[in-house]
Amino acid sequence: MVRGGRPWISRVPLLCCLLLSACGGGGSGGGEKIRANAQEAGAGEQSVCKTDQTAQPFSFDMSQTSAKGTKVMIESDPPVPTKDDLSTWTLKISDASGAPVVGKTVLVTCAMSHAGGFSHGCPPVSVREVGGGTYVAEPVDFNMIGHWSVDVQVGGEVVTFQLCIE
Ligand SMILES: [Cu+2]
Repeated sequence: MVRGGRPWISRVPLLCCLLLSACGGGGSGGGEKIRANAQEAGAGEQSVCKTDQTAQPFSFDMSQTSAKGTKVMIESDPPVPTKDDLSTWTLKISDASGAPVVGKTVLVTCAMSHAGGFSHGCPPVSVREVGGGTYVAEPVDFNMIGHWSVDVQVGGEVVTFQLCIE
């Protein structure tokens, strides 16, 4: 299980540092505030994406394929984006025969749905073609934690990814 594990592990040292500094930092109200923030961050980590059964975990070369066979592979930097990361996605796009898709207009859009029918997108993503079926999309900015539906439009086709951001 890649999902969830890596961000948690990477944050443990930070959490420990915050708690240590809270304890040893002179004992004023500031320390208590830092400790409370650290606990909040930890609680969010445990709940948001672990309960999201429909999201595809981030992984190297994660991909989806449209009904007509257009395949989009994503290499994300950072590999597991979190809220407000301005990630760079390298998209490798091929057609049903496996040939690289060149010269297409590629658009990346994302949407989050909330209870009550409200939905919203993320900031605009610019996409440039670098050749050989490779396109670079940036910045990919998920500005809320939770479930995102990401459409990669390739010419007239749409390849959709269901993702969860913490
Ligand atoms: Cu939202």
